[in-house]
Amino acid sequence: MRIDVVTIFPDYLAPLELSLPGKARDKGLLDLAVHDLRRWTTDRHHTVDDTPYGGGAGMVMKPEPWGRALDEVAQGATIVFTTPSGEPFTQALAHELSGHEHLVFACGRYEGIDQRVVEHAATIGTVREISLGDYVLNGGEVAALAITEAVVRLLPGFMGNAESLVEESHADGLLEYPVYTKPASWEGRDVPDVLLSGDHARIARWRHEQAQRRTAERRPDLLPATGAIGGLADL
Ligand code: 6GU
Repeated sequence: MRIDVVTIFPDYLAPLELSLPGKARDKGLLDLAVHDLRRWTTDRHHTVDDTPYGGGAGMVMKPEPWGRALDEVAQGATIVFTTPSGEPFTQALAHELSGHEHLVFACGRYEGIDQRVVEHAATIGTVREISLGDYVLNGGEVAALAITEAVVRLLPGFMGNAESLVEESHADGLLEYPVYTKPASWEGRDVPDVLLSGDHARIARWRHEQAQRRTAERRPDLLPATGAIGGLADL
């Protein structure tokens, strides 16, 4: 997979060189480049923003630098605009994006990017507008980081242990069950007996119940609307 990130704060993306995506690069699964949008400005002050037509607060990112940047790095790519007005990022979307050959992240700052850039991008690639969640960040850089990390760890050959992908939170639509390691007793707190029993069927049943309970308490929106599976009272 190839990933390009275009941003006015390339240093913000430095963590991509580390740990998880770094490991994917070392394994040859990922070819990653971060670009400074100002490289595609032509004026002395490297201007990337201007006041909004129609008035209002804040600044809007100018179309010309974005147009030139995307023409150079995003031909045929899936172009991801990170914006709080995009579709919510989910594990399902991470899986979908992990199957794409070339992702380009266009990180917006200020009040957003001139809408004509999104329309232009749709003529050179496939556009997705994606939000990290229902809260406001100063720019799309953190979203590009988060999406990259979620996508890259799904690339075939990235994970050593395939089971850890199957069992983690959201893989089966439930939050993950609580986990424990040695010692069996710590500061007067014991690991649940069932986990020491060696009875794998009982352990699997307990973990599924715990996952259901957690999801009902913290994320009831993830459970089916009707009582088909049952709520807290059934556990
Ligand atoms: Cl992708 N960008 C910004 N600026 N704020 C956000 C976001 C993105 N997702 C949630 N909040």
